Amino acid sequence: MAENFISRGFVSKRRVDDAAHKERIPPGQYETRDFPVLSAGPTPQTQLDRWTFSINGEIAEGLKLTWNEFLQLPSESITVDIHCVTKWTKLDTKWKGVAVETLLEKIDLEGNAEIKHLIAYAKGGYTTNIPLTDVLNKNAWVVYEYDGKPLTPEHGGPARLLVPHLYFWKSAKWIESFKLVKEDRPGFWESAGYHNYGDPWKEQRYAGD
Ligand SMILES: Nc1nc2c(c(=O)[nH]1)N[C@H]1C(S)=C(S)[C@@H](COP(=O)(O)O)O[C@H]1N2
Ligand SMILES: [Mo]
Repeated sequence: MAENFISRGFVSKRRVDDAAHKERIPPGQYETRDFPVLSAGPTPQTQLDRWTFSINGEIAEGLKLTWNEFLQLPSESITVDIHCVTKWTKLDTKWKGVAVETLLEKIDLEGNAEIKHLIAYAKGGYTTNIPLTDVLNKNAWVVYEYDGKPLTPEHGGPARLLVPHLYFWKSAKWIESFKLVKEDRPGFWESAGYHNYGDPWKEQRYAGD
């Protein structure tokens, strides 16, 4: 009797875990344990003493940080699931970086209430657009470590954007600047027929989805 009870409890707990795991894979995605590299162009190499990150756009005063200034900002360690539009999902990826919110605190956003969009600019010309409200509540980071090590160039090092709640093309590698603008403007993939917003849970892969 007791034995039966215990083994039944064990089986049902396992089933719950499997279901919880499956629930983390958005529709049309499959789980991978690799970390695929997807880049539309060559991988740029950047010397840290020449690296800068800027915030500019339709704002009175922007900012420009050196690598050392960037590293002095409060950082966070985060574990998140990432979803590429080519259908792979990778669970529990571990990063360290600065919340976009922390970076934007340095800008007078209240004095610029009409700013509604952030356009991420990467070295090499890649761009992607994100609504400002999507990056304000600890939903996005500029990360410089992956799995406890400096971010490698093929994955966007020295630093990349990480916006895990949207398809991974929004997470611009080799980030150089944010442009804050009033009117939305599609970035690299958004201009090429991909969805303007890209919510993996709504399967917003292409324009019109
Ligand atoms: N600068 C830049 N960022 C980019 C891309 C790119 O081509 N250039 N590709 C995007 C796409 S489509 C994906 S899926 C992810 C891939 O990141 P990974 O190569 O680290 O897996 O980066 C995104 N960020
Ligand atoms: Mo992608």
